[in-house]
Amino acid sequence: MNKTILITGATSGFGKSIAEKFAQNGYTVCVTGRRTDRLAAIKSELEGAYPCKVITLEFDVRDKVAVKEAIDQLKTQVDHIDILVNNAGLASGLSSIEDGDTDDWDLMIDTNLKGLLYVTRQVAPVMTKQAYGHIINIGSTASKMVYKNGNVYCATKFAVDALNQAMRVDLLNYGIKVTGINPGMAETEFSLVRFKGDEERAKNVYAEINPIKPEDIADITWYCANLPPHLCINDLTVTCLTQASSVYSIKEADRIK
Ligand code: NDP
Ligand code: 8X3
Repeated sequence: MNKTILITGATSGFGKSIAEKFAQNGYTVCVTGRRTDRLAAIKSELEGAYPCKVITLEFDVRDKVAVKEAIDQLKTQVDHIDILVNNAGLASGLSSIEDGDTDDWDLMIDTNLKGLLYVTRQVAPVMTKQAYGHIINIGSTASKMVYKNGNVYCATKFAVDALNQAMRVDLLNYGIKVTGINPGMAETEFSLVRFKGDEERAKNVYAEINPIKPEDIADITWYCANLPPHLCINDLTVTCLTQASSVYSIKEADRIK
């Protein structure tokens, strides 16, 4: 039976690479995001290159009506969903708590926490009905340890960690796997979004650390999704070799070789 993966936030970064990895391996890949032009380009690129079917769904994870409509539409196109990757997310700003922009806080909480919940609420019943499935939640090293000025972003990712544990408990009876993948610093559009389009500042974050690449997270996701049926990686934290935690990292050039 052809397998189906649904990936939120697949228009760039981790989500886009995960889509490519699973498309290469013959999955039906459902890619989602707000940028319609990118979704169309990804569909044409992946279907041109690999023996796969790509379904595009344009919606904002913060809009619970749109989320329900999109997943209802998906259900008319596929009769099962094997994997959900809850990946859509962002940081907005990097300010100390007394200076934070409350619009940034709303944006992060609505996207990273409530958006993940809205999507899960629509997909989990499909999986419980099937009595199989795998939910992969993209957390962060920021799910495990806070860092200066990361306050609300870290809080949303701590919440993802809590939900990862909670989903595993709630869905245990149905044989549904739940995996949290918690990456450290990775060069995607993440910092460009966090710093609101400041390319120089975004590039500097990764300039000297030899960061994680989106393809690395795609490979790790593939590994987690392909364990024997009786095994589930519950929680996986991965950093580049120059990063030890949310607060300790060194320059690649300073690594003793
Ligand atoms: P990118 O900015 O490259 O990708 C983010 C994706 O999320 C885009 O496809 C974007 O699509 C989507 N997205 C954002 N907001 C919404 C929304 N409201 N509705 C629907 N889709 C949305 O960043 P990454 O690939 O780095 O980020 C992916 C996940 O990984 C995030 O959850 C992030 O917190 C997490 N992460 C990132 C790390 C890093 O260092 N890069 C490290 C650890 C975790 P569109 O704009 O088209 O809607
Ligand atoms: C993204 C990685 O260190 O910027 O979650 O929080 S970090």
